[in-house]
Amino acid sequence: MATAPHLLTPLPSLSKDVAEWVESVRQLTQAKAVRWCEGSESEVKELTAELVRSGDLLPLNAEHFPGCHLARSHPSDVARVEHLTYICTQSKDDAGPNNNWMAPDEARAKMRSLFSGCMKDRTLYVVPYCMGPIDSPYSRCGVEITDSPYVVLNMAIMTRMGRPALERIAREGTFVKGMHSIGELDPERRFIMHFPETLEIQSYGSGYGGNALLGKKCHALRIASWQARTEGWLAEHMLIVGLQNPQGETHYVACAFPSACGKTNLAMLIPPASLPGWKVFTVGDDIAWLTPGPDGRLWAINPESGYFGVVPGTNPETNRNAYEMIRRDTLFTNVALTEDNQPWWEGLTTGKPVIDWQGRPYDPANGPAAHPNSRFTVSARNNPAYSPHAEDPRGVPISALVFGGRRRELAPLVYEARDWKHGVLVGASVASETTAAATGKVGVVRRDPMAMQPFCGYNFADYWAHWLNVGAKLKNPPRIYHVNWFRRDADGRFLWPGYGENLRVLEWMLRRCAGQASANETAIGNLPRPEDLNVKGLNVSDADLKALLSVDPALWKKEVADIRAYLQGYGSRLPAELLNQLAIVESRLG
Ligand code: OXD
Ligand code: MN
Repeated sequence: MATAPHLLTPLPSLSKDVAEWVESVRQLTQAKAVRWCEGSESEVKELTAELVRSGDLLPLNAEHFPGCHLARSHPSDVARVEHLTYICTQSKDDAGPNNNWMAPDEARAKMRSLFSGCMKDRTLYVVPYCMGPIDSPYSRCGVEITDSPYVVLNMAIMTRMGRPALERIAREGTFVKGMHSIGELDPERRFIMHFPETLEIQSYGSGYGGNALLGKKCHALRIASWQARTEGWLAEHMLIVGLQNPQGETHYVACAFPSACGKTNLAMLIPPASLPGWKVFTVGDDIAWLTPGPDGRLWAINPESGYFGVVPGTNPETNRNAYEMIRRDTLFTNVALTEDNQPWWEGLTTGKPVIDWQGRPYDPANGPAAHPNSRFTVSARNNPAYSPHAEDPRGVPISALVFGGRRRELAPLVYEARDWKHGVLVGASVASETTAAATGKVGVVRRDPMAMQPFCGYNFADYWAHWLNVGAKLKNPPRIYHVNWFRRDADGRFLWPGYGENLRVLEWMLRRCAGQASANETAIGNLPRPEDLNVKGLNVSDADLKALLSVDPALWKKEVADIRAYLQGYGSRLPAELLNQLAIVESRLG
């Protein structure tokens, strides 16, 4: 084996378990060199320079975007591949109807043959990482082996990566083992396998974030959701945001929305001028690990340390914090370029694209200039609204949980579950239109319980039972809500302006939590009446507000029947409580 100078670093000696496993993967992949990643700034600089030299990264306009680079992926590798993502448990029922399943032995054999010799001409990078603040008891560690330096650079932003993580692994003696190779980037030889029983991930054939940054969806959601059930906590596809009211009190809310439905925007919301005195702090924009605390409340940490966000649509009006945050030290993937080498995407009102995301001269006939799922990767520390408590090892206490989807009709702007059990039904029945974050048709309504359809590492029936159990342990459970920012009229016009104005809805929730706001009790839950929302300075007609805050019993009866059919698909493992809750809604609908 050719020796890389980095082999001489003392890192391998920190953990014998990791070193032995790395050696076994080196033998399997026949990697040309092995490089242990320290996570230092100089290492990131050096790798970046290597990728610039090889042409895999393009430096962007240094005057307007200092420290920013553009990566272009293979055109067939631009999103998560749910149809190629598997949960490999001994029993198929443990994976459940919500997951693709493969027997572990079969999956291992398949992956072994793919990984065999796949790094002959490549360096094998060892990336020890910690998900969550390095000193938090709620954090968990892993090691990703990858042959993609682009993945290493992303992991350095998205996780606490390097020496401190390896030291923690050495102390704890346990870690998630993640193997990744971009392989040949051949969609026919692409699989994302999870072995939750042995805390292993094997991903081959894709360099796209959701498939390749193993700390993110694979570890922090699929494997962690399994660990969380065993250990009594929850790993969720939720943003965490702190809302400081004009009286100076801060409350934290965690919200689960499907991919590309505005989690990053809500996590960085800018209060409208007509709601003076409010401040918003981001704790996380994609994943929350929630643990019942000794005080009977639910406490949350964000396992990530950066954002891997959707770029199109980001502008000073929709998300000024994000717009400013990505103007320095940001890794862009699949955006377009302007004449003077600035990144460009749909939704920007300034500049013009001349080169599209595939590096071709821009021609509208080829579709959008930036890929609809083009991304930024950026450190959370760049975020002007980053919460001072985001690094708190205890996490933050959660006052409200919010579920939501992208639905043209049916779901009102907001409603409140009557209690935790009803809230679990509300979460389990979330449906949303599909987006460009995953390959497949966009705009099709599908069930996406708790926004976890692509991410729950086990049978949803057991997951809902776990949610019910966690709630039963909480003396002070958060209230549970459902929101829909995406209601439209018959002509397709959005009824609600969204973005900063969403604070009005969150404000109502917080007043409800404090027992200070009233609501209209309906069959599906408690809705604000127009007068319960703060509408000062809001540009929405009375008729639209009425439509946003109404429940159509005929449509909801149909919805209840759909939800029942969906839940019954989980057979005898389905907790009876969910059908009880559904029966209550149905009887109230009359
Ligand atoms: C993401 C996703 O990238 O949900 O966060 O797809
Ligand atoms: Mn996500």
